[in-house]
Amino acid sequence: MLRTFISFGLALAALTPLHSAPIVYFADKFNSYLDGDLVGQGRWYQAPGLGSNLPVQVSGGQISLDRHGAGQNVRANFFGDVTISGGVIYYGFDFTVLETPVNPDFPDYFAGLAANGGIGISALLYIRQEDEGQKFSLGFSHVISEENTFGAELLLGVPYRVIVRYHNVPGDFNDTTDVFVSPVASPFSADENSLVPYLTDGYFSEGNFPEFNEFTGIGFRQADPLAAAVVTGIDNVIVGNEYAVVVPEPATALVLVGGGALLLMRRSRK
Ligand SMILES: [Ca+2]
Ligand SMILES: [Ca+2]
Repeated sequence: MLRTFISFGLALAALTPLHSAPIVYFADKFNSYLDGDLVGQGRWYQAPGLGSNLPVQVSGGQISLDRHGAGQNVRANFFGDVTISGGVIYYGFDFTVLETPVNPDFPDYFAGLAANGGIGISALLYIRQEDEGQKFSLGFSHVISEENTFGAELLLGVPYRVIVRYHNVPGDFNDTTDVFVSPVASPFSADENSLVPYLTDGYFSEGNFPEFNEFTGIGFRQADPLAAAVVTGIDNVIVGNEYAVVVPEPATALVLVGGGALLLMRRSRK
């Protein structure tokens, strides 16, 4: 079904520049990949920056970021190598943090949108140590040099899904972003308007580097032992132009079965 959806989205992207229909810019479940190095499989390549003596690994149809060695920045360009400028971009993926960055004063980013053909990285998600390494929080910045905004504490070892809603506004120093987080066991509502952001960030800091205005893919970063978190279970990566596109299949089921699924959600939260 996803494959059909992607083809449908690509066909629309080719036929019309208007964001009048759902478009999947990128999606990857890693399920057909061999265990081992991610780079070289699917659309993934190594970006400039960190080296690769401990490459990002695929295992069991998911990817992991491990800080116990020099890191690696990986990127995947959007389907059709399209460039997205203006409008709203959503990206989402599942992830589980096993270990926080070792220094509470040095959070580090681990995911973002690739810009400028994969040379730049923007719309960055950070992981920060909380509660002396027993918990973590997610942070966001529009570019690396912008100050981070962090949300509430989250739990180690719990699979979460994060959805980033990035308003890519023409001009500099004006993009805004909402980040949503929910345990995978408690799927997102199909109603975008009912969501409460985990954090909201606006980029208005004049005098800094402006945000990138053209996005070409998605990226993950496995940094060095002093900075990075250990993240596993990265899966169901989706980038698109609408919220419904980045909500994984369980929430699609929500649309279909309505009230029954809401009951299930309530039960799973107990
Ligand atoms: Ca998978
Ligand atoms: Ca802008």
